[in-house]
Amino acid sequence: MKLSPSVTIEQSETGLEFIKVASEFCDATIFLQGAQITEFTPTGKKPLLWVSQQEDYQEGKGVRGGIPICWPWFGVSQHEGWPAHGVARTGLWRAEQVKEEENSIYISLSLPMNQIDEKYWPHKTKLLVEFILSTSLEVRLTTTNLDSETLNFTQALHTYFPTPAIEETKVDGLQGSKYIEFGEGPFEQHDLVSFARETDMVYTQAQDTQRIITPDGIIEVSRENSRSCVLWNPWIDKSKRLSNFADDEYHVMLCLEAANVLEDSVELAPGDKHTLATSLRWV
Ligand code: TA6
Repeated sequence: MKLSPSVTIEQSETGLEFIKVASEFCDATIFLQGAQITEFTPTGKKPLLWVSQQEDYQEGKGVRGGIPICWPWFGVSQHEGWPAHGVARTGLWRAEQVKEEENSIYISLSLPMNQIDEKYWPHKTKLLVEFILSTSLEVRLTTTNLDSETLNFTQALHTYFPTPAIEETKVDGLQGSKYIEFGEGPFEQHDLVSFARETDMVYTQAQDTQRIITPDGIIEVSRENSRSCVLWNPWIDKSKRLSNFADDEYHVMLCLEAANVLEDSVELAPGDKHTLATSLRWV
């Protein structure tokens, strides 16, 4: 079904509905499940997002790649048996607006609160995600507190980036910040980050922009209202334990996530709203 000249709603072979953008400046795919963008490719350039070759696009399961929306908690829940990274990424979001301008396309989706089991989140909240697609991608996740009490949540835009070789990839822009890893730290980050082992760092006080330097080019990542920056590569052993992830795929991906996690959780007073955003582009 056509929503605008460059935007249609389609269905995957596994029955998942997605918004397909095929414009003169970019191609993109956004699944209604999780409002998860899984493809963003500026015209004439390489894809800016990575998805596992082993992804099978099943209902009720986040896609291994693109930008999973982690909300209202990040990581493993302290409640036994609750899903990792919250419940927004498996909920069925509703397309709200599609606006096609000359050089950009605006797409917004909201998560109906009846998509979230009250046992996980018994609060009145509006959750809206906005995608601004041009030759770069901007993603804005806004939480509005419609409740009568202050809300506290953690969150991440869990972006998976491509690289032809993780061993030849570095991240610039985290120097001078501190990170916690595997529950240890904080440690100082003095130099560019390189990868030679499992990496699962949560940075605080990092500057708002990082650059991922890969053999295919430099990806600039900006973060807004993000007090945490998560940097992840599963490396050899964890890759073998991950679902929908080939043993050797750690070679060709990394995650750099705009987030508010651990001590950086968000406190939202009644009636207030908070927007976490990230932007990505080839430099
Ligand atoms: O953001 C890094 C991380 O928390 C890793 O520890 C790893 O668990 C990754 O997220 C993927 O989580 P997922 O639940 O999508 O497999």
